[in-house]
Amino acid sequence: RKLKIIGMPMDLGQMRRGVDMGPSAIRYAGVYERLQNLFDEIIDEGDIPVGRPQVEVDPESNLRNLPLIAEKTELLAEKVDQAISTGSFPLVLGGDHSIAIGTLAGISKHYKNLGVIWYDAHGDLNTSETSPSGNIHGMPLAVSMGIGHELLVNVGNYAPKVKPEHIVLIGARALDDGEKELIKEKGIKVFTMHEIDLMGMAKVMEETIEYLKDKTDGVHLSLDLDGLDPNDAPGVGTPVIGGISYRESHLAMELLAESKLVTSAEFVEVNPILDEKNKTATLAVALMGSLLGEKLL
Ligand code: DIR
Ligand code: MN
Ligand code: MN
Ligand code: MN
Repeated sequence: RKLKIIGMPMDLGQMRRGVDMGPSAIRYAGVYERLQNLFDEIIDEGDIPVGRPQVEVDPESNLRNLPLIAEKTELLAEKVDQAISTGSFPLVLGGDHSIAIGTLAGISKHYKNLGVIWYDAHGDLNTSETSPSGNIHGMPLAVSMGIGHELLVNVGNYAPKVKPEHIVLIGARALDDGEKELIKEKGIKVFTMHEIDLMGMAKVMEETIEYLKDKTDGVHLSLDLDGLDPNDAPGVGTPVIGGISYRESHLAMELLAESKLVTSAEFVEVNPILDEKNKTATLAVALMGSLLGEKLL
């Protein structure tokens, strides 16, 4: 088993700077050391060169940093594609959640029916029409379904990357009106906090795995740290009270590890500027351990 770590230091998909330092914070929290014994080989590919481009709003669509995000996610897509082509499990470190546009563009060409687990307080299902913010980090899941600005939808030169019936949202508790409509229209499977409270995380994951296992040939985990409760993950740009706990999240990762379904992962929205002593990056690394097969005994 081989792992490739790919850093995507991009903060252009939202307004709060600092999330570009997420990959550094996660490396500082010891990602390499933590995963070392779980793989035959780990290669840290370093960071995709994003630079410090000037922030700009597209006058036509009102999208913040539209061409830049399309350009930079294209670079990420190529790196992720290469990782899979060389037989490695790609682990992408964000960066705000707009990076998922590139991650999925790199992954999905390798799978006919890619499943996606979106672990997040939000739906990330906005378009330029429904977005209340113009922030592209609120759009990557819609984009990956082929819904949104063409510059984003066509990253990787193909679309769509994922079918609505292959998506599961876990942890949702802040959805915009347009996102709710899209969920209903497309029949997307969602486990909101209500279902997590009611059924417990074990049952939620059991149903998630059952829902995806026969109809998909690979599963990508896109984990936004704001899916967790802000008490456990304070270092995020858009915290939402009442989230998934530390324990529930470890259990979710362990059950995914046991299922052997997950073929790629990304951990996003770690913002060390807003964090408390790198707590959120440290949590991200611990969850990666559970996801990738760490066991106590
Ligand atoms: C909000 C926030 N729905 C938006 N989205 C976030 O701006 O579209 N996603 N924070 O993770
Ligand atoms: Mn390829
Ligand atoms: Mn998100
Ligand atoms: Mn979120």
